[in-house]
Amino acid sequence: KDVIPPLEQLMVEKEGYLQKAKIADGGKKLRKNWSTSWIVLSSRKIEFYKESKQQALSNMKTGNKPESVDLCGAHIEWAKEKSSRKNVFQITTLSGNEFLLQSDIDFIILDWFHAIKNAIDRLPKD
Ligand code: I3S
Repeated sequence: KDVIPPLEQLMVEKEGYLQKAKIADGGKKLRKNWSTSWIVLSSRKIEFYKESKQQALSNMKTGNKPESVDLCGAHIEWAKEKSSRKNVFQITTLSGNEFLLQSDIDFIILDWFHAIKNAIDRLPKD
């Protein structure tokens, strides 16, 4: 029988396109590779879609899953020294995954930083 998650877990708080590079997986460093990602923030997770929103919606029928990031116990910080690009911040998960997110547009990256920080601060730390 299907379990229906609480409504607040289903609610999208913010979505949009950012540049994304995953730089560690489970504590293991990865080669940095920037790409555009469709990003969906809800109360306790972020989903990264490789494709456009349009594409992602049509892929849902075929069971194509986005990369999902658990925000419980995650950290967010500006990461000037991790890239030559402007406006880069890093999210580090409890499981040791590290993501860089970037936009050339100042207000866009600031909005995302604060939205993700607020989501993390509202969650239990473990
Ligand atoms: O921190 P790095 O290694 O200088 O990051 C650059 C590389 O990931 C580079 O790819 P190659 O490893 O294939 O050369 C990317 O093209 C660059 O964008 C990365 O640097 P920035 O400063 O853009 O994050």
